[in-house]
Amino acid sequence: MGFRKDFVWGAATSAYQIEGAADEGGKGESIWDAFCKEPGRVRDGDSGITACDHLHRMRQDVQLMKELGIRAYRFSVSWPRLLPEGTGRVNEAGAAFYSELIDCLLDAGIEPYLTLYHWDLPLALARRGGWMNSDIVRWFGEYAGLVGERFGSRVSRFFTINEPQCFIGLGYQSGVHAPGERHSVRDTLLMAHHVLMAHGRAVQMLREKAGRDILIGLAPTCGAVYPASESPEDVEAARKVFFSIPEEGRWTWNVSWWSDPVFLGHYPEEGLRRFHDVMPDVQPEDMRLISEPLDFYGQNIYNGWCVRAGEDGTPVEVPRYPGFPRTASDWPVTPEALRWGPRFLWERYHMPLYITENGAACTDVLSLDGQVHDPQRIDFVRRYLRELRRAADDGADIRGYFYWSLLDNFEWHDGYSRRFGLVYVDYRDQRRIPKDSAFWYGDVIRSNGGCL
Ligand code: IFM
Repeated sequence: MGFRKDFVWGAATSAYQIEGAADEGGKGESIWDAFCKEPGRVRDGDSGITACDHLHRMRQDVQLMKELGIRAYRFSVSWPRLLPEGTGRVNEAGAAFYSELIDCLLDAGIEPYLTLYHWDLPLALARRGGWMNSDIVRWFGEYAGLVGERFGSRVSRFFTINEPQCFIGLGYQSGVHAPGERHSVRDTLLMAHHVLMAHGRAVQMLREKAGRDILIGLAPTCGAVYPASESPEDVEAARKVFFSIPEEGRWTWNVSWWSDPVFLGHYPEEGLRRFHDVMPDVQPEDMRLISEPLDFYGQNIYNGWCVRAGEDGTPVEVPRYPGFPRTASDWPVTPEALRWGPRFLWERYHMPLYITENGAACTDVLSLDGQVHDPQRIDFVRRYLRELRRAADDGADIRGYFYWSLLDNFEWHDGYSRRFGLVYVDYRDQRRIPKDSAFWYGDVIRSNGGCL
């Protein structure tokens, strides 16, 4: 079987990580602009102030994608670039930039996939309580409506929110990401509820203002749990852990709290029992809003862990062997995650699925021959895509794959120390050098995965 004939082969980025021009063109400040100014928050004092200077090099970057054969581009709009105060006044220069980007992509035959929120909350809204304030449902709806109105006639595929697990967990629980706060479980559960309602409101507003049929999904993330064997017992044990809710300190790192409400219309029982004393007040109309029908599901999957059934069927984690393969960001290399994650998600939610992010940081260097040789990335992606193809063969409805990332970029609190790109960025002069993996990925695309 293999990949569908119309399988979407893309690459992904996000606004704050590549655009730069953080204080130019009428853009308002985001929580990441403020966070990067706080000493000690980001490695080496890096910030997204210049990033990949994509705002000024957008045409060149689109042209490069075209040359590499990339067919779809998933990017995010910076909320404060469009609405500097988060609501109200529109920054026309910001709107013009995204409009131009979309036109360039369409001219190049590259399908735009637009994400509304990839973590750069307008600082003005953070000062009004941010995700703690229920007004954010309305604010986000206004922003989504504006995006629908301005771009909905040319963009037909949207994602509302990227990785809520991360921006709530890292931003408001452990505090290693912007805005660097540490809140109680009660607070983060309330924020999560607002995130989900804001997602639902955005779906409504996008559809209303686009004025034509558009397709919408969301893009959470997961650490995928895979079974030690194909035995029904191991598979069941892995599935159980995959959809379980972790203990309070890590509660955001799960699938079902974020996806059951959206696709099944309710929070998972296990979590409701565990968080009984700290749950926000949830109204039936909230759940109706959250479960606004979607067209597809995105999932960012980088790795996972292995589980087997113990003597009595209880799931047991299988320890990794010494010297287990790891990427340059110390993440385990577990290709099985791209078979079992999508398969379990498909079985539970029955939604067409895109892998909206997958990729690896490698210790890429500009070699003496002027090229960037990254065999480890090629090996990583080949292994993962082979497993994704198995998920499709197992019957999961997999529509596309977006490599993270098109360009090396600002990797949040790790600054520029992690290189995930298909294209190397020399930050000294912003030169783009496609890595070996970029050309290889072009072959994968042209053969629809046949060369894997
Ligand atoms: O760079 C991030 C991205 O912003 C969200 N998903 C994971 C990537 C790699 O860490």
